[in-house]
Formats: sequence, C-alpha cells, structure tokens
Amino acid sequence: MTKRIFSGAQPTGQLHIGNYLGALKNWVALQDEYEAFYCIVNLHAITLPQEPAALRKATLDLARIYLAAGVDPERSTIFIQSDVPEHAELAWTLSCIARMGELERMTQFKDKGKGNAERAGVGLFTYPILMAADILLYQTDLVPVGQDQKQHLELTRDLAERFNRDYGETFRVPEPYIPQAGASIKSLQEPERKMSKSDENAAGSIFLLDDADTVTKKIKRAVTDSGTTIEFDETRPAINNLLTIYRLLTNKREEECVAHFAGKGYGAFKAELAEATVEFLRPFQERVKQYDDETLLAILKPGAEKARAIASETLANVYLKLGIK
Ligand code: ATP
Ligand code: LTN
Repeated sequence: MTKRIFSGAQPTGQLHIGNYLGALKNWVALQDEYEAFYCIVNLHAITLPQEPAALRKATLDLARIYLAAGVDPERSTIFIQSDVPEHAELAWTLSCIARMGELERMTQFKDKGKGNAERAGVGLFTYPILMAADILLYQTDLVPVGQDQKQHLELTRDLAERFNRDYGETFRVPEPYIPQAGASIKSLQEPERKMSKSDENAAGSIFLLDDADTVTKKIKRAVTDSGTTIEFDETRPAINNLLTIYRLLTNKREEECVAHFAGKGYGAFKAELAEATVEFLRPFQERVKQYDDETLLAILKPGAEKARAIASETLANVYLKLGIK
C-alpha cells in the first residue's frame, strides 16, 4: 500500500522562505512517492486573535501558495481543515487522554504565550492536540515539517501509542520528516533565531510575496558574522544560513556552492544570493496570480470530500473503541 503523508500550514501572516524551504519544498518532492494530504489549518490560526475577513482571505491565499509551490491537486489532496469537522472532534477525544504535564513542556506554547500562562488562550495551550488529531485521522506514515514542529510530532506519537495501548490498535504511529538542510532557516537580522511569520521585524524574513527590490534590500542588510570566507560553518550562523538559502534555492550541492564562492567576498555573494532569490520568486509569484477563487474552490471542495471519507472512518473507529457509539 502507498504510504501516506500529512502536513499543513497556518493561514496567518505571510509565508516566508523558511516555510518554503523547511516544509513546502519537501511536500512537493514527496508527493510522487506518497499519497499526500496538505491541509490549510485555519482552526489552528484562531489560537491567536485574527481579523475574520483577513483570516477568510488568508485561507484561500494559502491554497494559492501551495499550488504555486508545486503541490499538484491531481496527485495530492489539498483541503481546508474546517471543511472536515472530524479534526475538531478527534481533538476533543485526544484531549481526554493527553496530560497537562506533556503540554506544559511544549516550547512553542512558552514562546507564543510569551511566558504568561495566566493570560494565554487555552487553545494556544491545547493546540498540539489538534495537530495530533490532524495527523492521526489520516493514518499518516510521514509528516514533513520544519525543526520547530519536532516536539509536536513526538507528542502525536505518544498520544497514538497511548490510545493504541489502552483501547487496542487504532492509529498508525507517524514519523517526522525533517530535512537535513533548511529545517530551521534563521532570521536575516538575528541569525540565532528562526525566521518567523510572527517576528515584528519584517527585515528578518524574506516573504514569498516580497517584490524584487525589497528582497534585494533585505539581503544586502542581512547581518554577517566575523570572518570573510563564504563557507558552511555552524560556528558562523549568519553566513551558514545565507549560504543554505542559496544552496536550496539553486538546488546545488554544498561543495559546488563553496567552490563557486571561493575567493569572493560578502558583497559578491549577497548580490548573487539576491539574484537567485528574485529569480526563484518571480515565476512563483506569477503562478500565485493564476488561481482565481472559483478554480480554488473546484480543488478544495473535492479535496475536503476525499479527506472526509478517510477522517470519518478513523473517527468512527475511535468512537467504537471508546464506547461512544
Ligand atoms: P512562524 O513560526 O513563522 O510563525 P509557523 O510554524 O507558525 O511559522 P506555519 O505556516 O504553520 O507557521 O508553518 C508551516 C511549516 O513551516 C511548518 O512545517 C514549520 O515547521 C515550517 N517552518 C516555519 N518556520 C520555519 C523556518 N524558519 N525554517 C524552516 N521551516 C520553518
Ligand atoms: N503546527 C504547525 C501547523 C500544523 C501541522 C499540522 C503541521 C498544524 N497541523 C499537522 C504538520 C501536520 C505549525 O504551526 N507550523
């Protein structure tokens, strides 16, 4: 049987090159080999306050981004999370077997809740359970994500194993797929921190919809570390990050990149990185514009139906095991 993939991104803020290189690029690469489900997780988005009209628009815009990145609706199932109500239903069920202690250990809650648990939303706290439900509903084998989601994947596996142990074999236990390079693209301004949608400083991120001028300026102003050579070097996070971006966008091997920039300085390197980024983004942005709302709905509606057929089967089995039905 073909193995299954599930992944998703939140329709919040603007997607950046980190989201693309850490996740979307791999979704596209894996869709031939696996039966793939790529979800727009709008129920996750409301863990932080959203403007309703903006959220509605961002949901469809994210579908455009998936398609422009190369997710092929002929091969992969693309759908909106809220179109499959089983996600919320399984999340409730799993919340009854999850433990406070294991959620308290989630570092993303500590970051996004800004360390103030008293004021943080309960949804922000329990969000990893909804993520586990997303994954487990589809009897997923593999979950391609960036490094920041690794801990949530471990929780998903723990919940699946606990349920299987207590109620009998019900869920497939998924494996994370975290790429060797690109799993944590760093901010251009603070290379010790990951590039993030929620970063207030837009200069740190290259957004997938940034124009050529903005991209070139951001790269020119990217911080650099001491040392002058253009090399992969974990001890020099700034150049390591920029060179990783260059490498992944141009699909070159490490040695090729290093040889290419041997003897060149930061100025020449940054100019080439800016050019490569702009060259990547131009056709990407052209593709984003190709999909009108009608086309999107013609992809998302059958996507949701296909997803729902599988999700409802899993949920029915869960309810049966629990004595709910
Ligand atoms: P952010 O932290 O930027 O707000 P997110 O993780 O909330 O992003 P999503 O759009 O839901 O945003 O993430 C989609 C995917 O992008 C996830 O698999 C996540 O691991 C990955 N990702 C996010 N930031 C990076 C990064 N800086 N480098 C690599 N992958 C990333
Ligand atoms: N939590 C993830 C988005 C997400 C996800 C998922 C990723 C929600 N459900 C299921 C993979 C599988 C994030 O915030 N980046």
